Amino acid sequence: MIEEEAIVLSMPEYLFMIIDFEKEIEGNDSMISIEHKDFLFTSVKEYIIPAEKVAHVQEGNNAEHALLVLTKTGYSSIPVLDAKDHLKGLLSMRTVTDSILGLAHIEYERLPELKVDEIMRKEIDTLKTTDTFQKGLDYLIDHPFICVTEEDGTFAGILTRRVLLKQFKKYIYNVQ
Ligand code: 2BA
Repeated sequence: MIEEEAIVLSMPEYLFMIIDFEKEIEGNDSMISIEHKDFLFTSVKEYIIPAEKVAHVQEGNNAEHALLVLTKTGYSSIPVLDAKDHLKGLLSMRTVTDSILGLAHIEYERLPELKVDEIMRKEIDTLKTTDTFQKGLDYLIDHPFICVTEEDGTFAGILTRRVLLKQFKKYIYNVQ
């Protein structure tokens, strides 16, 4: 039996090792070489979770209702729609709690009077249903999901990191 000698690294050595590893990954564009990249150019429409399955709130709802939806569904951020199903913004648990943060305590009593459209994030990135998978991939590196709309701004659904990774995994296993 070969006895392996334990490698004991000091904390700075360990950190440098991690930093080197991250640099290696970032600098190496050819780590995964996929010959046929056609799937990158398919439209996101094929991969979205459709609007009817996405938990959302209406812009006229109050913050109390929004908090209820966020808590019940377990999602950290959800889309805000108007009465005609147009995408208006995003609402997260953090936005809601920030909006009722007083100087000394959280002012829960303000929840019923605050409207979702007063506190939601309005400047949001979106994709069109005709945009490519590749465009979604670029975005989902830094975000857990992106909202997808039809040409007229009607909410079509969301493209999530989970669906994208599953698709990517399927593709990699099939080409190897
Ligand atoms: P998060 O809520 O931060 O969730 C991060 C990941 O945790 C999700 O990744 C999923 O893998 C898991 N997760 C969280 N809550 C879940 C639940 N209730 N049921 C099943 N899995 C759950 P993704 O699936 O890639 O979703 C990324 C983000 O997209 C989520 O971030 C959420 O903000 C949004 N999202 C996903 N599905 C949604 C839906 N049906 N309705 C509304 N928002 C959704």
